[in-house]
Formats: sequence, structure tokens, C-alpha cells
Amino acid sequence: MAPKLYYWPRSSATRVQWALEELGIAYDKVRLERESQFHRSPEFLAINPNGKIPAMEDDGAKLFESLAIVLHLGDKYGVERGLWPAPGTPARGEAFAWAIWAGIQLNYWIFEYLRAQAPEAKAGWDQHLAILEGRLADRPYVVGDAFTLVDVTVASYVGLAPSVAKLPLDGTPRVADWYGRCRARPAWARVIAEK
Ligand SMILES: N[C@@H](CCC(=O)N[C@@H](CS)C(=O)NCC(=O)O)C(=O)O
Repeated sequence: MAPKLYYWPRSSATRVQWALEELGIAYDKVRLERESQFHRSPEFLAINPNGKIPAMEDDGAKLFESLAIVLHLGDKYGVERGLWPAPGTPARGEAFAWAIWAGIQLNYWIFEYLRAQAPEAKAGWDQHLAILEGRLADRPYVVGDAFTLVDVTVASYVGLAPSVAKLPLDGTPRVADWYGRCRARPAWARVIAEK
């Protein structure tokens, strides 16, 4: 059975939609409306007890947390499509390291800056963006020579900086170039076309 994604547009579910579109697999979309509060209903809480989107059902698994869902999709569907490193390879370990780093560190510093608007938070963000700039010094994508779902995860967190916190990327030219290449992908265009 095709994976079923519960989502609404322009939310934490967007990185999952982007990953699904890159994979090109059939999936069912269940669009919720925040105002309907269905995401707080017992029916939905049985899928995601946190009462938040995204959530996914896939072959009996009930999944939540957008980053975890992308990692699951990479494992299950990405390897044969060249979008996720094979199990046991050094690249697989690096995929987990960079994707989880983005979900924890980048996400933390963006929202800390948004909350505090303080120089310390800006310094924390700058320090982490410089780490990514260094990573991209000798490779075109975050892991390996080609685009993978690691780029989906890292770019989706990086993208919160300009869009949510008004933090520009222009001080890190390699990040800006890589981010532009990620966002130029047709799969991304399909995702953001939905209003
Ligand atoms: N860390 C979670 C965040 C999920 C989240 O906060 N989702 C928001 C939409 S972006 C939500 O469902 N909010 C509804 C609510 O809290 O009532 C993830 O990445 O999946």
C-alpha cells in the first residue's frame, strides 16, 4: 500500500512532501485544515499522539516527526533510486549525521534567534552555517557527489533562516549556491505550487 501523508501546505510536512516528490513514488495525500482541529481528534492522535502534522502511515507503521519520516523514506525507497546511501556504507553514516545535525542544531539556532533576537543567537547560527560552508568546500552536495534526501533535509532547515527568521545566506556563498541548486529542482516546484 502507498504511504499516506497527513499534511497542510507550507508546514513541517513540506520537507516530507519534497522527499516524496524527489522519490517519485505513489503516495496518498490527506490534506488537513488547521482550523478544523482534526489533528487534535482521537482518530488522528492514534496516528500521531503529538497532535501535529506531518504524520504518515506506511505499511502499518504510524510515523511522526518530519525528519524521522524523511529518514524512513530514504531507507525504504531511496537507496534503489540513488537518493539515499546504501546501508553499512560510510555515506549512510554521514547521511544520518548531517540530517540530524540540521534537524537539531540548525533548527535550534534559527528559532533561538527568532525568539531572542540576540547577538549570541546570531553568533550560534553563523557558527553552524560556517560549518555547512566548510562541508561544501570540496563537494557539490552534502553527502557524496549527487543530490540526495540529505540535501532535502538540510536545505529545508536552512530555508527557515531567510523565510522565518529573516537571516540571509549571502555571507556563505557556497551554501547560497547549493541552496539555489536544491530549490531549483522540479520536485520542489511541484510542492510549493500547492496553495
Ligand atoms: N518537530 C515537528 C514539528 C511539527 C509541528 O510543529 N507541526 C505544526 C505545523 S508546522 C503543527 O502541526 N501545528 C499544529 C498544532 O500545534 O496545533 C516535525 O518536524 O514534524
